[in-house]
Amino acid sequence: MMKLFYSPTSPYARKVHMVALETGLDAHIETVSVNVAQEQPELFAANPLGKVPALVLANGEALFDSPVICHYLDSLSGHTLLPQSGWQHWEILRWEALADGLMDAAYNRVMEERSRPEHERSPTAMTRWETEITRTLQHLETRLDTLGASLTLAHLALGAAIGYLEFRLPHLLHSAACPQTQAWYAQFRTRPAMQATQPV
Ligand SMILES: N[C@@H](CCC(=O)N[C@@H](CS)C(=O)NCC(=O)O)C(=O)O
Repeated sequence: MMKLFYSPTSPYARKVHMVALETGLDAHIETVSVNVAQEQPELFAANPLGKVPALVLANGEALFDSPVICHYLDSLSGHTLLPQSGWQHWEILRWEALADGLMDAAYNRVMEERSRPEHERSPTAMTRWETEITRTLQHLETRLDTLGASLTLAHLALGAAIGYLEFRLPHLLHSAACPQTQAWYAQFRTRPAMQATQPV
């Protein structure tokens, strides 16, 4: 049995959880919810960075961060979500990087507000992250038609990233001029793996 340290609101952990559900590997993973704002010796032993997700394998080895865990689970599933050859491989990794970057910008923007007293917040940094998020949504809008219909790691990473915007920064998601992205997400969010991993 593997052990996944996660937090129910982490978009990175949600992406990993969705990969586990979509590949059927969730049956081999015990999930352990942790509060990353507190000392977590078991998590720190698995990941000295103190971040979730971290996956402890049956042999005691631990993997992080979320792309590494997703690629590992994909390899266990026989590469059902990330083909190992051809341009599609690189295209999916680029989508994953875009989605992870969107999560980074959104997470930083959210934490600036949630984890700092008002006098320590940087309006400059917050504006910069918001601009990054809006620019990325606009880029997504022009490239969404290249995503393809059959499920890959790209779809799951994007679903988790946009899901985090919906959860924490809905005004940014809804004010950006990205109708196709919003329509894609409205459909994608009905997937059982999305429904089962909704942040709370
Ligand atoms: N690049 C990492 C980012 C993980 C990350 O930032 N996780 C957040 C939760 S959403 C966390 O654990 N933060 C606690 C901390 O930084 O101390 C990944 O893809 O797994």
